[in-house]
Amino acid sequence: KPVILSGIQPSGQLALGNYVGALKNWVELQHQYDCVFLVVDLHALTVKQVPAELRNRCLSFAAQYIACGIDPEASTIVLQSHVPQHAELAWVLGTMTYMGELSRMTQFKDKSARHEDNINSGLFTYPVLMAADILIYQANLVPVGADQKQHLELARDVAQRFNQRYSETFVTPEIFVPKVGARIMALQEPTKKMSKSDPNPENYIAVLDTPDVIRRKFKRAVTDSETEIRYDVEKKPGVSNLLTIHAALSNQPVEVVEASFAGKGYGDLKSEVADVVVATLEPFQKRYAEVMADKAGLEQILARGSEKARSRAWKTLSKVYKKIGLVPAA
Ligand code: AQP
Repeated sequence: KPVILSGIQPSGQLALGNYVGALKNWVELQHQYDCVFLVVDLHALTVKQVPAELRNRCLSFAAQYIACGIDPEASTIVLQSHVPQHAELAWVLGTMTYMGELSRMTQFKDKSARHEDNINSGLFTYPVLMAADILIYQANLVPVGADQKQHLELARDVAQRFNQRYSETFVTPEIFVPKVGARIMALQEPTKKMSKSDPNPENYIAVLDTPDVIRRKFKRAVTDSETEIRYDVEKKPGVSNLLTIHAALSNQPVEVVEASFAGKGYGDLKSEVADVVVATLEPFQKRYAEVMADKAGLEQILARGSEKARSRAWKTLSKVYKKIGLVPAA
């Protein structure tokens, strides 16, 4: 089976944008591919974390993957830090990634503007670790939201550079971006993307938000001063975002959802979108409670995942070390 690799940082609260852009597609693709899904805890260190919270969040995110539909029997679920080869390969790839390439990354520019007091070198080399995550499993496909496209292109470039310099070693991964919902926008500021660590929780819907909170957040979502429900990202970003969320979760084309609101008002749109979101998330929340109630079971899933992942990762890393001229450890 071809290989899928993807991951999410355990920062903030897993949000609807992450579900629609990434997780939902992992669930849909998981049985056609050999999948490795990471909780990228090392990546999360690029912004300040409270240790005890980070520890809980790592387990919580893994549990949310399962709650949202990842089958731990079929897919490998791994905490990134449990597989040391990610960081080791990142070092090697970092020696073949140029400062100029990393300086062009828009996520670095955005994040360093938001965290002016902590522009650390890990934030700068973040895409190199991401490239290592992907290349170490020889992934064919990487299902992510649109914001990760630039990082994925870099991973492809680095893979090809290595292959050209040392001979064919890495698979060049393809990106998979969903047709609907590749970029869910913030509810209060619909011209910027929804982010799970947005300081304003009104901007995102957390996968674990209660139905009441979800309905309230949609009720307060920013729209515009017109009354017509029309999909027009430029002129009506708020309304278009609500239509997109509905379409992504009800698995319909945006035009069909748009047509279903002909003659209706913004109040109807907001309450119907809230209904669709609640109907999607409520079963996840029930399942989440069950998964979290069995901590030992969850830890076992992660132990199994990392054991499997480590041997796969070592296979690639030892090949890399050999090709670049390092002496194999006796
Ligand atoms: N708004 C979004 N719409 C669609 N997809 C999205 N993703 C993130 N936001 C949206 C996708 O979710 C995955 C999460 O990746 P990440 O945690 O590594 O980092 P991120 O892209 O920086 O996500 P956030 O939510 O903005 O996190 P914070 O606020 O912690 O930095 C990726 O596949 C991403 O494309």
